[in-house]
Amino acid sequence: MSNNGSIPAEELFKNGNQESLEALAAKQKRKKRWLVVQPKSLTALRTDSGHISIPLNMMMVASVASTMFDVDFIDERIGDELPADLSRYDVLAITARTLNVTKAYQIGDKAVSQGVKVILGGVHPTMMPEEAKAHCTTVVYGEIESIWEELARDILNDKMKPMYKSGELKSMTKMRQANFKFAESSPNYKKYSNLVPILATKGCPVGCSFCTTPTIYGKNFRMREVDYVIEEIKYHQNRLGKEKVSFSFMDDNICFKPNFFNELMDAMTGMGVTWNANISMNFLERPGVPELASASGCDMFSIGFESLDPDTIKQVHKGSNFHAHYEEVIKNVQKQKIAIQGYFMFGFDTDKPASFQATYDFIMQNKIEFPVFAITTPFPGTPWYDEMRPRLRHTDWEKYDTYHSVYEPKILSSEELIKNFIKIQQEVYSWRSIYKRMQGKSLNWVWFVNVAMHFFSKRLRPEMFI
Ligand code: B12
Ligand code: SF4
Repeated sequence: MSNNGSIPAEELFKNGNQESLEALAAKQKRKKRWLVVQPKSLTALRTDSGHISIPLNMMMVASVASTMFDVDFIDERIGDELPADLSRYDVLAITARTLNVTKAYQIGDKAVSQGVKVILGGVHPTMMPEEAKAHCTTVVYGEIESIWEELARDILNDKMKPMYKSGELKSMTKMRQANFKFAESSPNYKKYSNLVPILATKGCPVGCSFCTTPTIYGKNFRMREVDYVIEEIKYHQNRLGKEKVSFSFMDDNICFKPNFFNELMDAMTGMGVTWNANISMNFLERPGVPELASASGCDMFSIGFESLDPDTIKQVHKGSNFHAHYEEVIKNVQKQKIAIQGYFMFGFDTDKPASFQATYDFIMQNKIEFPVFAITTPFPGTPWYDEMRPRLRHTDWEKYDTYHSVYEPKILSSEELIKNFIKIQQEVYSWRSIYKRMQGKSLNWVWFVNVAMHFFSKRLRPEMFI
């Protein structure tokens, strides 16, 4: 495989249509020009500040598109500026999650008015295609890889359809890596976090009602070939000129095929890298998993505890969390010097003021290294959204960022929710609590995150969450 990160078209899209696509491309008078855009959310609180992760979604879109077209890349979150005149591009490809879709629509409207073809993709347009259609020429449902041949052919023929949705998901086994030259080309590249995004699997069969993954990808779980993941790790080691690269797996939940997980861990052992990934609590109960992960360089697992109330866990269909085993599992992970990024959500109908104290106690007793808090947010397209719909205060999408209270919970008032939501963050990240949780642990980036979170939490005020 080439180590320059490019994705050879013949590798990515090997099937009967390949020749005609290339022949079509060869007939073009000039290569069409794409601008791929990652918009900045209008209400960035924590989500788009600090060290921003390199957007693998747009890197994949740019890499796939560059097999046929000339591609420029702009990430507004790091300060890249959109040109006022977009008419020199044939296609503007914009990604949007719910929190930045309002900005994505503004950019889409502007480009359409300048005669540019606009493609909107990503989680939000996938969930709300009818809404998105008003701000673009074309909506893409789900991942670009699965609809690429049809979309590319239609662009080459100047016959784009309003919507592309693949009947089936493309196999991931031979999925190549994204070309990071697109991120590197930005003058603001240094604003990206040092953690390199990488992908080994896609999908998650758990099926939590607040998550978009089951709606978009069903209960599918797809994997790349381990060799491809390893080649990608080497590509980044070459690109960055060092062995000790830190990776962040973008996988929804990396652990669903134990044999694959074991094979990947074995192959990564000895490469000198560090990594973190989302993982399920019940998988960590398997003997040997933390040991294997640690040997291959894992320094953090991100775990969705969500709520410590078993009734809430049942209500949101999170079948992967068994409260009774938490302490033992956490101890086993920490024994291997793997930190835990614990996700906790507040604002469920079952939450009471006492839920905050119970969560604080749990975090302190178990010395959770990197607690992250979110206000429950019903994202459109999820079963949770349908349930909450009659109670939503508004659909100002930029406030659907897990830091705004968008509906009134049953027991807590919004004021109580926000007051306690701020309080728990300030308490967990007070110097005293940081010291208690982090004492004796390796002085790595997780320590520095705690310091950053201390200053972040001190700035929180109730009016920021409304
Ligand atoms: C890893 C991850 C993160 C990482 C990295 C985020 C990043 N910079 O990309 C971290 C931990 C930092 C993070 C943070 C957040 N995340 Co997050 N995250 C994910 C996760 C698990 C995977 C994303 C990923 O990179 N996948 C791999 C890439 C290659 O796939 P992809 O993103 O799906 O992109 C493909 C397609 O969507 C499509 N596509 C995308 N854009 C476009 C554009 C065009 C034009 C086309 C044609 C196609 C196309 O093609 C792409 C390539 O295959 C997703 C779940 C999911 N499966 O989407 C949640 C998810 C995106 N996160 C979510 C949330 C809520 C957040 C936070 C708000 C959480 C918080 N409170 O901090 C922040 C917001 C950050 C931000 N500014 O967007 C929600 C968003 C819901 C929504 N409706 O918007 C998701 C969907 C999870 C969920 N609850 O359902 N996240
Ligand atoms: S376990 Fe995580 S990725 Fe899987 S459905 Fe639940 S929230 Fe989504």
